[in-house]
Amino acid sequence: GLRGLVFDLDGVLVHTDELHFQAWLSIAERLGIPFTRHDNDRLRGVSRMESLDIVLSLGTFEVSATEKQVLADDKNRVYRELLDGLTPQDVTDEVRSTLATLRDRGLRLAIGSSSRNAKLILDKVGLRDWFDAISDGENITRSKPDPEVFLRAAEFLALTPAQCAVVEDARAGVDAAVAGGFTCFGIGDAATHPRVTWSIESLSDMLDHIEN
Ligand code: B16
Ligand code: MG
Repeated sequence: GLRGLVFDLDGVLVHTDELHFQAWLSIAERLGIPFTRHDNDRLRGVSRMESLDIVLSLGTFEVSATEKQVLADDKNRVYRELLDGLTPQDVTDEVRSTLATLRDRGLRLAIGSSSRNAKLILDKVGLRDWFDAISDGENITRSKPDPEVFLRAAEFLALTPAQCAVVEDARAGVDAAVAGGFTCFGIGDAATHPRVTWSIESLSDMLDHIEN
């Protein structure tokens, strides 16, 4: 049976996806590249550098490796300024009560996020203590759709992928979960992904699929 859950962070537990959008938009505007919320969906779960490549692909010019590093650093600076405004109020009661119920049901909880800012975000919103393990952008070499971040999370929980389910809002994240041998809840942009095990509209809906 199911013993653990691996939660994506951005777009599942906290709406930092909107802050990523604002930060990338500032970079895109500086470069004169059109960038919409729909374009931002392609960056979900994808690493910072790969996200920059996608933003640049919407424009028409080439950028050197040095300039790319500057742009990625600038984006992260803007993003971190926005993160500074996060408080525990940026996590809904539904998220907290869902995590509490899952723990009451005896499940181990982990984070599986591509972000290098994951621990900072968890601290800002007061969620860090809810998790038995954190696997994030600091302990991986390949980002989603590679399963590495989720495989490490399961390992940190001392469970196998077959004993865990992943919760994702990113299409790349669902692909990563499936590649790693996990079952997967899809929410938001990932809810319509054909490979999700359970499609959920709201986070607490996952409780309907987990033994009491
Ligand atoms: P950072 P997740 C991902 O987090 C975001 O969805 C993605 O948009 C971002 O580019 C990536 O983290 C890297 O984030 O620049 O903070 O290292 O959805 O996997 O929790
Ligand atoms: Mg996400």
